[in-house]
Amino acid sequence: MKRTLITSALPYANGYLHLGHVAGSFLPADLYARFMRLSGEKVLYVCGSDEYGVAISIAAEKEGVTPKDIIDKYHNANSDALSSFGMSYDIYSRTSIPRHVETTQEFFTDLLAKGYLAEKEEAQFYDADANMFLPDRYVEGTCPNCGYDKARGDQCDKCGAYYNQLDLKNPRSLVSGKTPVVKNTTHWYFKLGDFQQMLEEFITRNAATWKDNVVQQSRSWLNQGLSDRAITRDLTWGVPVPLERAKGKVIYVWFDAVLGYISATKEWAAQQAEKGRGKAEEWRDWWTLPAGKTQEEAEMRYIAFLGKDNIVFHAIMFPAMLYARGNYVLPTNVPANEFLNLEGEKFSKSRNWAIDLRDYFQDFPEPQHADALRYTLAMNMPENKDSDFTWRDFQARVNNELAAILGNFVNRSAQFLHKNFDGRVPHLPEAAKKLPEAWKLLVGDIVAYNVFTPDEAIEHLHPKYLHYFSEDDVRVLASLTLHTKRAAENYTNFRFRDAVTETMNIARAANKYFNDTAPWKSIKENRDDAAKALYVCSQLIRSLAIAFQPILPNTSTAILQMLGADATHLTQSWQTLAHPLLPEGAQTLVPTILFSKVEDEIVAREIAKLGRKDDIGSMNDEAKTAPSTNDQAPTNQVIKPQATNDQALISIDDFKNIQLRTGKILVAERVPKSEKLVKLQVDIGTETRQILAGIGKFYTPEELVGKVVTVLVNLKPAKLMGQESQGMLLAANMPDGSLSLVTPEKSGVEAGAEVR
Ligand code: B3M
Ligand code: ZN
Repeated sequence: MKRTLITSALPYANGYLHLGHVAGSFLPADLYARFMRLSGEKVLYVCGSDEYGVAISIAAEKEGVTPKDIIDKYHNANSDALSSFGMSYDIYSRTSIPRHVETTQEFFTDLLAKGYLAEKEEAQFYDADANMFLPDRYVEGTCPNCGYDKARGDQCDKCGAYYNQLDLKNPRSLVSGKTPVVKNTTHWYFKLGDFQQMLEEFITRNAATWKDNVVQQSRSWLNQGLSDRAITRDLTWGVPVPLERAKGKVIYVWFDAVLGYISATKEWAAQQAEKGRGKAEEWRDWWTLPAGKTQEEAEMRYIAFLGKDNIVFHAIMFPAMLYARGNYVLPTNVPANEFLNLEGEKFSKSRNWAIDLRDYFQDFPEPQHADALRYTLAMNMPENKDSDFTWRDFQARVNNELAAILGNFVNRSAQFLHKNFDGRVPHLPEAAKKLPEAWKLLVGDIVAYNVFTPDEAIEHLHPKYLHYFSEDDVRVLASLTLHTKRAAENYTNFRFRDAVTETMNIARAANKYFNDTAPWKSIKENRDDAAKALYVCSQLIRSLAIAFQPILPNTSTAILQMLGADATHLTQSWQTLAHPLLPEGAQTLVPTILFSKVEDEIVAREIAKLGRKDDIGSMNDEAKTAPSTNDQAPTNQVIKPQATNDQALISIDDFKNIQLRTGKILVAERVPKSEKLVKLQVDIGTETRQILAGIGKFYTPEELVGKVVTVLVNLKPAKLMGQESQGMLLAANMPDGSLSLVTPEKSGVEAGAEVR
């Protein structure tokens, strides 16, 4: 029996999920799971919260509560937000359940018995002030690989290197701030080196079907040579090491977290069994191989969705663990996504540069909004490189695509059907009674023609079809067939942006069909023509509802429900989505606005929320984000005392909208053909920005390099003389009309310091 097991990386239950998490590992998995189910595959999709580890203890300390309080709070909040988002997983479990503790301990005990764990006494960083061994997250230092000075205890966020704690240079304890001492402690190590060859073969076997970034990262690990990895920690919050002599030690969170997928499956099977559906033991059907069979023979696939920072754990560690345990499935694919940025910058909770899923649903509570977000994120999915979510793009996707293409087609067809055909699928004229059969054949033939465009399909067309179909008909059915086919290929290959684009292309073709057949004219001249056009449109509405089901589940359900029992009892399968399954005379849908437009004020309101801690409604001041459009020097805007009438006064909250930071000028050059403009590369701490400043008359490029200046960092990017400017420097007017850059008064201010 063919089965596909799907997982999304388990997010730590130490904070609210933001759109970055969603685009990284939830939405792709959900799209895939929904598509596979529609295609008739047997699918199990499990997910849940990662609830152990230092990330949780740190959050608990910060909020002054217990780890249990933290995980309960965030697990519930995240699982609610995800269900509003339309996630279709079979279970959203959590790693604090007893079943998970058992599963983890079983793995530990089994691997120990098989000789894959080594007990070793080794030196570790110890904070003598705080009286504790320092877990990786509690120590910071210089990366032994790239020299980055804020590298974490076991992994460098800059270059991705993964090392043993003691290799970290200039270590500092994040608990006391002191330099830790080195002290001995006993831990259990997973002998990852034993699996070097097996993993090399595993990666090579999969290299052709896995994403390049995943293969490359895995290979670079293997090339470094795998060595023993400590899988226990001196901590209290975690799965206890199941050994008498290991009191006070827990299992390393990454060792237990990946096993969370298995315990989630067990939990799901147990819940099913309680409801009288199947047996608790059925979790094995997804994870363990039937005796004597390979994974391929057993037709068992396992797809692990995740973000790029989790690759090594899923492509190297977990496969080794599963293999060591024996007879478990290994990942068939590990489609890791890159990162999603927000309005051009990295997500950052501390700078409030983030959109939490639950905040989104506070502002956009309706089911159509979940779909709008799914669509926008899918169209911007960071599949092969980092991508960007912007509110302007969200607005454009909703207004120009969901509303103007899909919504418009459905609504105008429904209106026409109601006005002229009693809201029902029109009856076909006598001569066209065999059209539905011909339609099915045509769809099959178009697939068989193996063509790419409707034009090519028409070239191959067997003349028999011209008895039933006009050229417009053939064209739209060819579009439907070809886009559906390509959408499926893209889903299968984890290319979700393309899958969604192809799906929207069906709606585009449908709209064009409505325009080209102009039923509002034919209804007056030849009612049969109008009836056939609307017969086709009715079928297309159903096809669209199914094709969009993975992406827009709420919209899809709404349409199918409106189509009534006649439509919902029909098999909703990908294979028949292009067929005309609505019977003549069947009820269609009430005219309806599927997507309401997103107005400019909404976009402004949402953008204004970023980078500030409160929730002020509207942004009344366009100026702070208005782009400069000409060679007028942006730096000429000078802070002057304002007339003190009420209107000119701003509140402290308004000022919080203005993000100022220090920046260090790294490179300066004149902009050709401009007297005033200089082009600068300015380090603003988190990134380097290109800024065009109108100070060319007052500073030479040489003088500028190395200066620490004040930068307005949340200014909308603008083009000046054809070049992008991403921010603005502040300068004061001099009595002689020249400008003086605003620089910190004391030396020693670093790039990226907040100015307030
Ligand atoms: N919780 C890391 C993260 O949230 C981790 C993933 C676990 S997947 C088993 O990025
Ligand atoms: Zn590094």
